[in-house]
Amino acid sequence: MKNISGLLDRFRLPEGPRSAEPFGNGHINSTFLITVAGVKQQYILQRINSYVFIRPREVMSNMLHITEYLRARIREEGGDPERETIRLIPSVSGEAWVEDEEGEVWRVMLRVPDTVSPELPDDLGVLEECGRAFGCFTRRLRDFPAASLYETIRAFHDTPARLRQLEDAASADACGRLKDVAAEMAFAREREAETRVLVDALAAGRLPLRVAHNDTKVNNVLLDRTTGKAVCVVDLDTVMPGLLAYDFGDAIRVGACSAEEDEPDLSRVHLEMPKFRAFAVGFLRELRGLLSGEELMSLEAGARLMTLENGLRFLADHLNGDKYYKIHRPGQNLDRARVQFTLLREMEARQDEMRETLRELYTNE
Ligand code: GN1
Ligand code: MG
Repeated sequence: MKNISGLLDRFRLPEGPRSAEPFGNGHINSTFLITVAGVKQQYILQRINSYVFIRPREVMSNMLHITEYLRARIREEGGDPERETIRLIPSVSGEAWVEDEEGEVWRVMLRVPDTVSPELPDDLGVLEECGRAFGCFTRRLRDFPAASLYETIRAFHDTPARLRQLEDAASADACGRLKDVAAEMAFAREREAETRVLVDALAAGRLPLRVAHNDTKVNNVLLDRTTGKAVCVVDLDTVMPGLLAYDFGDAIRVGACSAEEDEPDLSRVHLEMPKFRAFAVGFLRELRGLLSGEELMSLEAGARLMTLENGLRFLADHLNGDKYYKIHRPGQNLDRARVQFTLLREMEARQDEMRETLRELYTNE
């Protein structure tokens, strides 16, 4: 393994023997929990995946600007800026990151004490808190100049482009896997027109460009270990200009699904409307008065499109030979894609119900 201790020496950390253990379930970056003997505060060390983030300096620049802005808003609201957003630990030379001898970028953050991150919550109160956390994130950033942020991954939630990338992967068929995924390819192609719904609405000026988190899996929320209340939103690597529908949709894709993202038994994969509702309650409460009718209804499209898009991406990565997402067993990306497509079918059948719920909550709350 990498010389972690040498890396840690390059950050302004307390003196003392340090230990590192792998941490979290992210598919992209490598993450370690750092403990310093005799020090209560723990730290998170992370290597930014350079295959995914080809300009890591842009990632860090966005992160610095966003967290600084958030700290000011949190202070105004009487919150605790050290707990409610991420604090980067500078390097010895005062930078926000260090580069190792292979050119890989590493950063260190404070671990927010006494928090847990939910993986697949069944508790509706937890989902409501996750909704509140992401809604609050959008609300606090509503006046931030979204267009000043770097697009750390170009066309990240451009669903038509994601379908084209899948077609490219299918044409190349680098691993000879295409023959086994005919049904999945057909499923994806049948939805070509649908992929354009959000990008078209944005281009036509019908939806506002906002600061979007863009990766709102519920495990990117930290909850207070004792009270269960949402404390902080983490994983700011994909914070970019985007749509509210991306954030709502991606959270629903994970939070309102009955099964793990890679569940091999598809009979266990369902859309759970009580979970959809609970997340929406928390989310919309934070955004009261800020949404047009069109933006509110776009959240339902977001749920479907983010589910479709992740399916397209997992399937493309399966065809490309699992280069983007970490896998822990063969076929895992295909299972991930199939879960998305199964969930999407249920969402399509329950479109009206989702829209009705959103309408009801936004008017009644
Ligand atoms: C990746 O890093 P992680 O696991 O939070 C991915 C998301 C996907 C998600 C699927 C930068 O997120 O876009 O929705 O996996 N992040 C990036 O689980 O591609
Ligand atoms: Mg992420």
